[in-house]
Amino acid sequence: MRLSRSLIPTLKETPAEATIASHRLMLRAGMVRQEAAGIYAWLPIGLRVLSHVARIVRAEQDRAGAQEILMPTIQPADLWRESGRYDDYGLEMLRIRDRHERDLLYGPTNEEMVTDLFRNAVRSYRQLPQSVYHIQWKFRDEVRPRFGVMRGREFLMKDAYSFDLDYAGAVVSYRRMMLAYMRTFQRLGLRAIPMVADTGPIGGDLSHEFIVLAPTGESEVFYDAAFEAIDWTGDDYDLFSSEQLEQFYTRMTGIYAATEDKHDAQAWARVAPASQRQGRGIEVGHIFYFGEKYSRPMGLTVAGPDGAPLVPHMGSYGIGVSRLVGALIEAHHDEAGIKWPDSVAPFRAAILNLKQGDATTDAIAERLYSALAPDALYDDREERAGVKFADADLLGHPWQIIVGPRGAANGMVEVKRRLTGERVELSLEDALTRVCA
Ligand code: 5CA
Repeated sequence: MRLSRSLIPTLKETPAEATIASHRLMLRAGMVRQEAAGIYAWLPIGLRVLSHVARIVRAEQDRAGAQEILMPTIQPADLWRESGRYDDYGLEMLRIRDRHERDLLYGPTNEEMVTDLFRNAVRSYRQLPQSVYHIQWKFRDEVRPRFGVMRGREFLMKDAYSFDLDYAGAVVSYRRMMLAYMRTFQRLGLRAIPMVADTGPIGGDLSHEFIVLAPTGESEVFYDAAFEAIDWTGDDYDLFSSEQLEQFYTRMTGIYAATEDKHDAQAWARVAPASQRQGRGIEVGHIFYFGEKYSRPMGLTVAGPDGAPLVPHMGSYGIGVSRLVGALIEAHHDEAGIKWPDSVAPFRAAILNLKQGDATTDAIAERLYSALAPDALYDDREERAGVKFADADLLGHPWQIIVGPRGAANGMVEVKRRLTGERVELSLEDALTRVCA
């Protein structure tokens, strides 16, 4: 992308309404613009990150055997009357009436709709277990939308749903999803810690939240530092072996971690003082086992081996995809701006032409751009070097390739790694090799 013709409205001033780093930086980097309280338009830089987050979430869901579907944002109220949640959900639900006076709603989650899908499509125990997921916009009319995309009213969620024949099967599905989550967050460049959680309006009796540590987080958390040492992408737990999933789960739940409301002083005292960690965190995911809570009232059954009907046991598994963009910035920034992990960066590199209009720098910058596009942002604006440096640091590309007139005369450019601030002078070819490695 050429910066001179891009919709990247960066801001020099900090917008007054933004109180936390990620909100401030997302507005300053021109990633999003607020359209109404808690409702955002995603501009090119923001959308690229959002898509990269979704791509990693999707890859790990697919690997765990969940099937991708896409359910609508608008749902009939009648489905929610069947589960009893239409009245219970309260003011957080955005209720809509169509021209035929039929009650609709903008979905805050999809348990009812997915139960209805399975009720109409699955007949026999031989078709289970199965799980499905989608990545779709949700609406919750939060009392206090704040912190930008972290607590929005409209937000993007990955929600998955599992259907098993019995409790034992549902537990395996739950553990598999938990392992998929640990890998997902690590691939995103985040350390997330699972904590036993309340189930809230989703219901059920087994639930974990996944918390990313950040000083601005809404929950106070206590955990054992042992969590920080585990490499979930390098492990070889088999997602489809119930024995290995059990080992994984035992290991995971054997390490102390709790949010404030679940904190257990006695168990905490057993954690070695040097390993005790306390901080604030952001909830980026939440998983639930809730058994027959929806399948039974909504009449989802399958014929069992002896022909008698069985009521499937369900679980649901959410990841806040748009919230993760904010959480990533909370975890990776400095005073100058964002420091994207490679896996989610909007562009791998920015090319900064320090003398736009100069035949030599233009030629080198164009050559770099054609070698790196579409994964590079070419700053071809007629701006001062200082402005280009500041914007590149703000936008947080992992690499900057700086093309100045002096180096260019000798075929040299400077390569800067945003993460470390380290700069080296390299030939064009070496610069490309370094950035693409
Ligand atoms: N049906 C279940 C799981 S599919 C569910 O809705 N779970 S949830 O309520 O915990 O939401 C899942 C995730 O969505 C949360 O962990 C959080 O990361 C994200 N989320 C929830 N509310 C918001 C919000 N207002 N703004 C941004 N993200 C949110």
